[in-house]
Amino acid sequence: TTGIPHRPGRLPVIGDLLGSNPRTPLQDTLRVGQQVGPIFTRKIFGFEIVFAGGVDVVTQLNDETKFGKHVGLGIENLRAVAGDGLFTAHTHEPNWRLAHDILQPAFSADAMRRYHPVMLEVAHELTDAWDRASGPVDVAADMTRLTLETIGRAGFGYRFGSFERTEPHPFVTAMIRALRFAQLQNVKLPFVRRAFAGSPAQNQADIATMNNLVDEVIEARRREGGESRDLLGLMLTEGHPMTGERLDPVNIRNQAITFVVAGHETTSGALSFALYYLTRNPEVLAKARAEVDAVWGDREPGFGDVAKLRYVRRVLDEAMRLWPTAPGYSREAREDVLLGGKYRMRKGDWVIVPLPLVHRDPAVWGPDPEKFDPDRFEPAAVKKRPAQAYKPFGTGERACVGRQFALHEAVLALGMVLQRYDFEADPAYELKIAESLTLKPSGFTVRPRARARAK
Ligand code: MNH
Repeated sequence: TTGIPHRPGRLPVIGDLLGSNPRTPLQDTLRVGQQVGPIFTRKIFGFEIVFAGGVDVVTQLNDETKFGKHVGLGIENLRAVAGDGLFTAHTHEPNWRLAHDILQPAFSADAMRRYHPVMLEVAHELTDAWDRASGPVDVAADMTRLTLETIGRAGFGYRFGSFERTEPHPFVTAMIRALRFAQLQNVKLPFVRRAFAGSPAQNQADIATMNNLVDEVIEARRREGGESRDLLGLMLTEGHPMTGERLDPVNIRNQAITFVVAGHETTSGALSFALYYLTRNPEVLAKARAEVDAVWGDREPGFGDVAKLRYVRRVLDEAMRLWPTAPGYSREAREDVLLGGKYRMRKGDWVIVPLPLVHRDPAVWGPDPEKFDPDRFEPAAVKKRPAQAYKPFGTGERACVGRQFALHEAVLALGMVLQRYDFEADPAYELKIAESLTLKPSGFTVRPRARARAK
C-alpha cells in the first residue's frame, strides 16, 4: 500500500483520527475520498485501510477473475452473530455454495409471485397505521416495521407484530445492539469501544435472545411440518440440487439470522431515502404519482402491476445511487496485481469500495452528481454508462441474493403510499444520516394525508 495518497495532516499514533467520528465512518470516508481522489488510505487506530471509489478502479476490482469478496474487518466481526450464514461466509467455506444453491429457488420469479400477497398484506398494515396517524410519522421507523414484518412472514411464516408495538420487538433491540457491538470491535481504545459498543455480557445476552427466537421458530415449523417453500421450508426440507446434501441445524440458524437482518435493514433505508427525495422534489413526486394513477388507478396492485411502475423504480434506483443503504463491500486480490495500474497489491490484500463515492464519480455521473434525478436511470442513459458505475447490490457471485425480493417489496410499498397519500414534510428538515451496518435518514418525518381521489 506504499505511495497511496491520504488526507494531509496524518498524525503519529492516532493517524487520521482527527475529523473522524465513530458514528459516521462512511460519511467521513466520503469526504476524504472527495478531497483526496479515487484511491486513498485512511489510518484509524493503527489500521491502514485502502479505499477505492473511482469507477475505473472499481471496474478493475469487480473483475471476478482477479478479485473476490473479502470477509474481514466489520464483516468478520459479524460472524459472532451470523456465523457462516450467506453474507458472512467465506466463499471457500463449503456451506457458502451449499446454502447459495439450496436457497436460490427462494428468490426466483415464481417465489416472488408467492410472496406478493404477503407483501401486500404488510403494506396494508403500513397504510392502516398511516390512516390512523394524527401527526407526523417517523419514516425510517415505519419502513423498518414494514420490511421486518415482510421478511418475517414471507421467509419464515413468523409475525413480529411490528405495527402493533410501540417499542421494537425484543429480537430487534438485541439485533441492533449486537450489530453495533460487532462493528465497534475494531476500535482499539478500550474506553472508546466500551462507551459506544456496550459490554460483552450484554452482547452474550443479545446473541442468546436472537438464537432463542430463531430456534423457537424452527422448532415450531418442524413440529407443524407443512408444505411451505419459503426460506425456512427450503432450508429444512431441501437438499442440494446436485448432491442432495442438506444444511446442518447450526447453519440453518445462522441463515435465519442473516436473512432477518440482511432482509430488512437495507430495504427499509432505501424506501426512507426515496420518500425523502420525493418530498424534496415536487416534480418527481408528481411524475411518480401520475404513473401510479395511470397504471394502477384505484385498484389494488396484483403481482404483475408492480414491475410496471418503471418511474417509481427509477426513483428508488436514484435514491440508492446517492445513499446506497449497504454502503460498500470489500474486494480481495486472487493474485498479485497493480491497483489502478500504479499500486502493488499482493495476493490476499484487500480494499474497501465505498459505494457513495463510486455513485458520485463525476467522470461518469456528470458535473452535478448530488442532484436527485431519476431520469439517470432511463434505459438510454444506463446504456451509455460503464457497467460498474452503479452497484448498490454488490458484485459478482457474492452479490445480493435478495435483490428481486427487495425491489418488488419496495416498489409495491412506494406505489401504495403514492396512490394513497399527499405528504407534508417539514421544509426545515436537513438530511441527517444515521450509520449502523446500513444507512438511514434520521429524524425524517412526514404527515401523510389521504388524497381526495384514492380510497
Ligand atoms: Mn442484500 C448481499 C445490498 C436487500 C440478503 N446485499 C448483499 C450485498 C449488498 C447488498 C451490497 C453484497 C455485500 C458484500 O459484497 O459484502 N441487499 C442490499 C440492498 C438491499 C438488499 C441495497 C435492499 C435495498 N438482501 C436484501 C434482502 C435480502 C438480502 C431483501 C433477503 C431477503 N444480501 C442478502 C444476502 C447476501 C446479501 C443473503 C449475501 C449473499 C452471498 O454472499 O451469497
